[in-house]
Amino acid sequence: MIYKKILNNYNKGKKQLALLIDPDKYTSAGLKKTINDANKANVDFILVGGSLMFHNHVNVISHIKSETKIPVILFPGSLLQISPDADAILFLSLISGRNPDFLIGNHVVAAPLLKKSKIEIIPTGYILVEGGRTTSVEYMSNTKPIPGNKIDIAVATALAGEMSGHKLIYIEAGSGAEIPVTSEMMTAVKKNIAIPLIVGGGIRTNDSLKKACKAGADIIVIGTAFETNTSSIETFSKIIHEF
Ligand code: 1GP
Repeated sequence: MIYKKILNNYNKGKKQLALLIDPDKYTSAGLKKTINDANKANVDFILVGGSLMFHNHVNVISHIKSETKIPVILFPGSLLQISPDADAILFLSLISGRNPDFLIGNHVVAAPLLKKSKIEIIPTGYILVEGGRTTSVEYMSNTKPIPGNKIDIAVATALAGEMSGHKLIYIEAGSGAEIPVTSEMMTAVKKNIAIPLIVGGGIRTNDSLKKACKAGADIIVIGTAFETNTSSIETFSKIIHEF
């Protein structure tokens, strides 16, 4: 059970690294190398998802599964990205937004299919925060991110997410964000919830990674930084696992 593993590490205060693979951003050779480096670096999870689908995500997931024992978790940008080959799905509700499709509509469409599959469902409150420029998720979801300085709104949103029964809170500035979620916001959210906190979006440097660990992120998601430099997988993994 993947959520059990997350909780176990969370209860022990162990930080976890998730590598985000957007199939549209990789060549097949690049993907192979990245998975290989992730295996060597003991990455905890591989998330698969993206805003668009120039490539067939379902094929990519079975390919990833054949190359690694790292649990593969769907982080779907759309219903078309759901694959029964994954180990789990972040069943995301975009709770920072007010678009009913991303709060419940897509969930209703996906639920019967997910029920038939063996995929572990992990209900996740997903909070998008302004990250310096319009990100794909903001544009594609047609939702407004929480302003970066509105810590109280982020805290209230995370609390509402936890109270609604989500098992994880994922707060992020969007893939490729210029500015990651601030330490102040992460710390405030972390202090107010009693479920694991995932943080991502725009974390590219050792310093910003350390900041996120210090501010209370339990799982850190890195996508863009590894697309250009797979050797940082090992460095980032060390920072997280030795924190
Ligand atoms: C996006 O949080 C993830 O949903 C990762 O963001 O690509 O900026 O690392 P980056």
